[in-house]
Amino acid sequence: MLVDKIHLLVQGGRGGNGCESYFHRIDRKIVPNGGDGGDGGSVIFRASRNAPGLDRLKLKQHIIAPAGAHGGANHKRGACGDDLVVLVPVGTSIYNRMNHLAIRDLNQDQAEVVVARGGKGGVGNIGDKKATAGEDGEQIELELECLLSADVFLVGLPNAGKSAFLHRLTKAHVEGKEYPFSTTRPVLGVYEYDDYKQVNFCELPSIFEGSTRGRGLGTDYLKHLAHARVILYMLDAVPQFAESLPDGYHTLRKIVQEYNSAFLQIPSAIVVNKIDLAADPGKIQEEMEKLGQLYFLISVQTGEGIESLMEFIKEQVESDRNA
Ligand SMILES: Nc1nc2c(ncn2[C@@H]2O[C@H](COP(=O)(O)OP(=O)(O)OP(=O)(O)O)[C@@H](O)[C@H]2O)c(=O)[nH]1
Ligand SMILES: [Mg+2]
Repeated sequence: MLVDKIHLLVQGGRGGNGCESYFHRIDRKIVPNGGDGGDGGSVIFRASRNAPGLDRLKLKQHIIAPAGAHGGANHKRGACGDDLVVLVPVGTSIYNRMNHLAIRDLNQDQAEVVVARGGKGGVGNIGDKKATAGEDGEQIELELECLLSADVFLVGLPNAGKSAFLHRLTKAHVEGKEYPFSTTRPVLGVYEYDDYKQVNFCELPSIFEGSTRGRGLGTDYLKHLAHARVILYMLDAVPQFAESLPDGYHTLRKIVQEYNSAFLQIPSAIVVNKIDLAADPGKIQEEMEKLGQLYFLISVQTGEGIESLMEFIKEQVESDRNA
């Protein structure tokens, strides 16, 4: 399973203390000569194509930049703490967890934002100033969210066979389960063909007619469709979560449309799975024809229809990549 949302506490480094020190001159005059403390480092998030997934950051729940060094005697200024640069995947959105305000969307490679500034270093007692302590760095609780990128997204009714499909085609660690809503987070899988070519798949948690009212797992995961090249609307030949196949398809489309109507522009196809269970496949074909949309009748169990579906996907993905 993969992580697309995490919480972190980040903190800028503390400023070093200003030094209080005195030089005793031969003429017995006492001269203050304490140096300033160095500033603390800031925490910077930078988007990078090479960044590991957010799950790697999840292990470091508290990120603190290095502190500034204290000032020293004889005007010695403390060194500043280095900035701490944290690499995050391109497409990461950063929010303030307390008020849910967006801080920045890092959508470009190398884009960056300072999320917590380091504290200022304290003042040394040179020139009869009073030595002061370094300031604390800023502290903030953040929420990071990352859009998944995959070529093909599986959007479907509960129990339609999305996980079973992914398992059959890719090395994804998912298996079909007899009960609905068994997939509770997006799952990625890679399909390999012709030695070196790949298509990346992503199964999104199931949606159904109740999802827009917050039932089941909700519709939040549909945000990931922003990067889709192809959407497969997945239904089962003997629908459990819709009155009929056309009804199931209309429900899925409607939910996607309500979430973001721009997603309807993404190339798509209907996939009717479990055709091995259909009492009358001819009737299903008739029903689907009437919808006037591209459709495939398949069975993950027997393998029927999968080859032509994959031909469509490969063609679509390759032409989109070359566009
Ligand atoms: N007979 C038959 N059963 C299938 C086929 N494909 C999947 N199944 C079964 O249908 C059930 C549901 O499959 P899943 O792959 O978990 O369905 P899902 O769409 O991922 O469902 P969620 O749990 O909502 O994510 C499992 O028991 C599968 O073994 C098929 O082609 N034929
Ligand atoms: Mg599933």
